[in-house]
Amino acid sequence: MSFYVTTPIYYVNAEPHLGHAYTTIAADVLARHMRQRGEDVFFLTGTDEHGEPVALAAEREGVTPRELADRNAARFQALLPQIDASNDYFIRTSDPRHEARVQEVMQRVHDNGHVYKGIYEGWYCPRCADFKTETEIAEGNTCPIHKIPLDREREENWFFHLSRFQRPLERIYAERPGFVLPRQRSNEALSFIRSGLQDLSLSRSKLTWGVPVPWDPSHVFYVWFDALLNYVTALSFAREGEDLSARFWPPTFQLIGKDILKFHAVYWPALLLAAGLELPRHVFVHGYLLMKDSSGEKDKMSKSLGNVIDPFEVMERFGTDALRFYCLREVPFGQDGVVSTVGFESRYESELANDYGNLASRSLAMVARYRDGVVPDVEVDAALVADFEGLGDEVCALLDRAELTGALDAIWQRVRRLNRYVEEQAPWQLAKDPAAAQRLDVVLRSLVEGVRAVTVLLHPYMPATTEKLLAALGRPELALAGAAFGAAPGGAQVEALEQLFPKS
Ligand code: ME8
Repeated sequence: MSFYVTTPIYYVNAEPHLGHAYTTIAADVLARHMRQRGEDVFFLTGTDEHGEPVALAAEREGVTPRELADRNAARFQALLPQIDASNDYFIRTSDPRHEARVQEVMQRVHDNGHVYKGIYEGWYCPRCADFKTETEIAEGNTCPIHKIPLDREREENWFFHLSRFQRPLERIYAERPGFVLPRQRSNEALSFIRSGLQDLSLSRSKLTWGVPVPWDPSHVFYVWFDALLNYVTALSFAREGEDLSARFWPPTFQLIGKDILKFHAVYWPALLLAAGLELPRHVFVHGYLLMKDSSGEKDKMSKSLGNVIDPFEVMERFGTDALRFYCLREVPFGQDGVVSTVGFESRYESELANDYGNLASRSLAMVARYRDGVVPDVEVDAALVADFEGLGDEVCALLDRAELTGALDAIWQRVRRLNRYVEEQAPWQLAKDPAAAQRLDVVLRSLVEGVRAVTVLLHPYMPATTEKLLAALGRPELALAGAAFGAAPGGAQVEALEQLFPKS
């Protein structure tokens, strides 16, 4: 089966911060997990380079939008190998191939009769590139997200007939409860739709940094139309000489933060209906990574508020896998949660270094010491079989709903179970008693097999560490079919391993 996963494309008006890395890491976990299941995967990420957010930032910095886009797109691209993202393509919306495809799709929307000329009058946030409705405006006509004054706009624009899609959207929400996940976000989107949809500006005449409207080149497309369509256009040119659309459209999972819910849960499906394209199977909306300020107030980590964690710095100290693990472990995926350096340190020490790293190195060291590095070829301990029963299916079922923290927790419960098993069985005591040799065989074999089973499942979360550990266990296979406890035979030659998560 094909599995197409996307992240938002990030604005190039500033450098990436941990919030951007977060969504990309989450998408990467799903992509890697699905590859382990043998699915045909395409994972897309990229940068959103047009519109006011970028044009205004360039003006502030005294460079052209293209210069700013080139500089920051390179930074977003550089982040990917560092966070070990296995994306199949990186799209930039300033790519002429994207621009041409946007024009084609929008021409179809026009020809299908969903576009007309009108006057827009209302409030606009140039940082969000969002026409705000009355309920979305904070006190003093300010933007509730960016906390800046909104612009009062009046201009002649091309309009998208969004209001016509109110009933079709309501029907989609009724028929497909999993279209937007989690449930709470679906309810929010539906109540926005039910409150009445107004037609939406589709073009801007004041701006030149964008994709020209083919039927009226004095306008460029409103950046969100150009941006949303990246998910469609990329498939047509990501592979030289090949169009992947038939193979991967529609997307299986589109991951977004809750700041862009309206665009993806309302405008996006309406646009696809207007263009005659199939809708994504799931849009998953995650929460915000929050930072506490000195007075204990929580706020969204964001470049405009200036309270960001630099993912490059964190990775330098703790390593990439620790960052990936921390983000998905600390903040239940789908909800808001506070992240902090102190939190990193504590999870690193207690869970990565102690629960997991120590378990792995102890297990390997005992096989080396007591059995010359060869895993005893005996049956696994029945006492552990029941604890691992169904774990692979449970993880798959959770990840089929993008419940990344839930799946990680299910795996971690088994990591903890293995730690208890070592303490209960005390192999170092068994080793002193020649009559307990058979029992020691079973315990060592079960420990190593348990470590292997959790490690295969943890691979999408911590790719480099798990590969290293599986190699040391002499069982490098990643396929999920082989993850079940007891699936790998005994008899492997193991190697000693330095600490996976050294303490500083
Ligand atoms: O909105 N916590 O781009 P953007 C969690 N270009 N996630 C966060 C975050 C935080 N504190 N800060 C950012 C745009 N994100 C548009 C999208 S898509 C067709 C166009 C993540 O650079 C999260 O995924 O403002 C959020 O939705 C996205 O970055 C916004 O990135």
